[in-house]
Amino acid sequence: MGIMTDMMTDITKTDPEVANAINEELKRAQDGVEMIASENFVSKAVLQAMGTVLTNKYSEGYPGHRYYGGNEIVDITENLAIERAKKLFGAAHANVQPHAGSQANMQAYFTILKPGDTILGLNLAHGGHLTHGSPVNFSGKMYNIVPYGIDVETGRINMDEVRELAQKHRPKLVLSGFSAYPRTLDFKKFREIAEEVDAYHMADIAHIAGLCATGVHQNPMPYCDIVTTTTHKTLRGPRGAMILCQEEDRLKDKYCPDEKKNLAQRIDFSVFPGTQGGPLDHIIAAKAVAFGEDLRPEFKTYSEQIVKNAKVLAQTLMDNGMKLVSDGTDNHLMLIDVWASSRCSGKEAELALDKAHIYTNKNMIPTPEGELPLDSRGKKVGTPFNPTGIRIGTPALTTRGLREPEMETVGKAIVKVLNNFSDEGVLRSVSQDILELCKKFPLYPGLGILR
Ligand code: DSN
Repeated sequence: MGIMTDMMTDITKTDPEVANAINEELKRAQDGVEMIASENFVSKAVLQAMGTVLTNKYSEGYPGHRYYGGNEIVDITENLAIERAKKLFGAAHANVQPHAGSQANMQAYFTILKPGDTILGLNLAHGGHLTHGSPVNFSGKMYNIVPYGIDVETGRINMDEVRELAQKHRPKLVLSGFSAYPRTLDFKKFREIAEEVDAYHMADIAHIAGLCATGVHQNPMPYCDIVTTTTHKTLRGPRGAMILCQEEDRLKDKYCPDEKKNLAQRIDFSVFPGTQGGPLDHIIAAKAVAFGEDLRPEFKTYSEQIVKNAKVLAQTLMDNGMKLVSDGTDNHLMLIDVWASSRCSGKEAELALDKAHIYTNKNMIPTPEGELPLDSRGKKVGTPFNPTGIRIGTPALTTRGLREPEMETVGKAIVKVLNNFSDEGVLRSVSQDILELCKKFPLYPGLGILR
């Protein structure tokens, strides 16, 4: 068999082990309800763009200014992604090359901060992200982190506390955004606080980008110097990220008077050559496709439905005895205090729900200080690996077509699992109910299985 023949042979023939694993993953997704708040299902068009010859190209640099030849086609796809991203958020500038959300945050920090500078960001244990200053992450190692938290009683960010901390610590960066917070953010207020202390304001909207782009949540762009986001959550694009920013540096005179480049140029420089080499051109093409979808009116309807579904799900859970952080949700996600609700740890809840084909993730939630209790396995509850909560969200199920009535069904199934988390019979029976529900909402029906 010649080399060219091999190149044109199906994966099922060349690598059945990987092909089978891909088939199994498709089946797992089809036969369960995906409630991980940061996940979604991309369209066939996005999948198609990802699986293309664009993966073969090297295109370090930016459209019109590349370090390799033959980039005139890649320029087309990258420019489409950039223009559509700018339009989605009303942004002056977009860099669509970041490989992932953590890289985008690093590239943004490297643009405006120096090691040792102070960042005011949401505490990881209260819903922040690793890159917002966790001690085990580069952000916590490189910068002086001042965390703000969630009020344990209300489950909400106290903006007066954010202001007090800003006045006291004079951060160079005020960071808004989260990984697990069920309420809206007041970006305008964050900006006012940042201005009061001559700080930059950056929003990491990875979770709510789709809601922001469609006006279902306040758009941070007018109130931020920089906005970062992943592209695969509520934006429903390929795995990856992007950075949006203003053209000029509002604080240039204070922090970098001799700097020749404007903010947009510095962001680009920080992505390449600062922290990345060749961009993933197949992923950038898929970002362009997803952003094109996001600009259509149906995407606004979809985003509105995400929130409607989340509200019904939250109400069903609360009506059936579950304690939610902040007693509800305004966005796509909610946090169940499973310890308070069912004396079940986050880890036990995630495992039990997995067995019932309901996919979620354990999550830290704000709890009063005190001695850590033990779960039914004798493990301490309240640690990052065995926290007191789980996080669930509705973006993926909404894409799949589930609406309010199904949210009630799924909510009751979750309650049944949590209240019987160690009863294998109940878990099996719920998994059968979930399978029946899934059959009514086929996932990727035309995609087929690799054979
Ligand atoms: N891992 C993502 C999430 O689940 O929120 C954030 O990076």
